[in-house]
Amino acid sequence: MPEAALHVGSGKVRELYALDDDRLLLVASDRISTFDVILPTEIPDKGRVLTGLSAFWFARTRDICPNHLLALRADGRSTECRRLEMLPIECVVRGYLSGSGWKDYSVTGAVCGHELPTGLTESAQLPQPIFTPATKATTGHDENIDRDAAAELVGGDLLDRVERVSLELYRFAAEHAGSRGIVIADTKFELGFDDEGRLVLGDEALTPDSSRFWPAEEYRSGGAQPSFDKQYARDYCESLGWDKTAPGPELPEEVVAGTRARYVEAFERLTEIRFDDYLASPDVVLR
Ligand code: Q0N
Repeated sequence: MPEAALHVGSGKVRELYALDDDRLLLVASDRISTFDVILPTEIPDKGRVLTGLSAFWFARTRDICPNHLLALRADGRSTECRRLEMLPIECVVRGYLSGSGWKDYSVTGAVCGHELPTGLTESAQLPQPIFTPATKATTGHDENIDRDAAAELVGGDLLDRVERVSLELYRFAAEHAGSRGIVIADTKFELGFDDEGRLVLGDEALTPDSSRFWPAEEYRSGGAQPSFDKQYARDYCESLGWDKTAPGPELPEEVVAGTRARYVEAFERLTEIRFDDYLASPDVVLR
């Protein structure tokens, strides 16, 4: 627990604490969700992997968009952040047709107002990445919205800016990851304004929790793809015939170990830094 800090919010797997008027502490837990349910078993170091990966991307995308990162703490899972005024939309970019994008396309032929070519299959690569904003649901699922609905929430000019920045961040990361054997199928950014009116990237970015990571060597469009990180846990949960309602099942130690190894592998492939070196001094990802 952080020293003398007010808890200001929690996601399913991260917590936010106020450090002072200008700064927050974002702490990534080792909790894991499958099928939208948090499991009772943690994956050791998952929060450190995601924190290190996010910081790695923050350090390398500053020229595209400044970010909220002020400092990485020695525990490897806590980030001191600049406090922002967050936009009321989730900034999603999709390079491939999966999840709610695939669902919407198969019903309407479009995703968030982007009319797509006919005949695309599940997990198909799109002709070009698309910006598909969503509302921030306080309960349940985020809802995909079209350009007009998003402009209603943030204004048309800001929406144009947010779309350009989001697409540029995605293109940079997808290209980097692709050359290291990981497909970033889609990703979600959270943007906000700092006290000087700059548009700033917040939250955790370009991690397997905020994105779909697929192993490139197994990619084949025409159906659902295995998740780079969560596939062992999903397969195990499915093998039990679990009905996917809370509480989820405990994971056996071999599934925990296999899942942890996949997170560490994603970290090492993408950063080209040994995870042990990150644990010894987290700032290695910032250099
Ligand atoms: C904030 N959320 C999204 C983290 C994500 N830098 C910031 N300044 C002000 N507010 C936020 C941030 C950030 N990051 C982002 N909520 C507040 C959802 N949270 C859920 C908890 O974990």
